[in-house]
This record gives sequence, structure tokens and C-alpha cells, in this order.
Amino acid sequence: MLARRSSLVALCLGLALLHGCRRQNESLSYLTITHEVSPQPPRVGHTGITLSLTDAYGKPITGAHVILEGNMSHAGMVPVYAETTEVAPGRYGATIELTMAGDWNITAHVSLKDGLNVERQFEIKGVANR
Ligand SMILES: [Cu+2]
Repeated sequence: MLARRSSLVALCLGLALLHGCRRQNESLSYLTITHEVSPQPPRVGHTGITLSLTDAYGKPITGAHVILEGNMSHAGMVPVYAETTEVAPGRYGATIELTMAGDWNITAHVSLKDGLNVERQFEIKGVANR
């Protein structure tokens, strides 16, 4: 049963590269990501971001690997990256350097321990100059 599920997932990931895969979306719908940003209000410089990953039952999802990518909406900015560490079960924290005032879009690249990859985005708006 387990092996059968794994092969379905592998097939799904292969198909997803071509034209998306419904099964992948279903299997990931249980994942909830909430985020905290400090300081508040946000300002240019080192910014702490902590993500909480939970399943459909509200249980923490442990053992994931999460990379944060920060981008601004306008052209010509170099993306900023930070690798998180699991600071508590299901909680992933990193410090990211917001290099300019304005609105930032953060993408969390999440690799779950069963091998599935998910991306979620959220905004940090109105980052102020120091
Ligand atoms: Cu910018």
C-alpha cells in the first residue's frame, strides 16, 4: 500500500512538470502555513520570519526543509534568500535581509519529508526605511 502510494506520487510529480497534477494538489490541501514577521511594523534590515506548518488536524508538520525567497514587485531587484531551521516542532524560522523599503513578496519553498514540494507566498507590505 505504501509503495503504491509512493509510485503514484512519483508519477504525479512527473506529470506536474508537464501540465499540473490534480492529485498533487489534493494531497497537499491539508497543509496550512501561517507566518509571523518581526519587527512589527516591518523595516529595512534583518527581519525575523517564522512559519508554522500544520496538517488538517492542526498537528505540527516536522522534518520539512523550508527556504524563504524575498522579492519586490518592481524590476531590477536581486532576490534575497534565507534557509530556515526548525526552531520547534513544525516551526521554521530564519532571518532574512529586506534590502529596500516598500512591499515584499515572500515565497516559502517547502520540501516535506515525504518528498513533496510546496510553494506558498505571502506579503510583507509597507516595509519602512530605518
Ligand atoms: Cu526594491
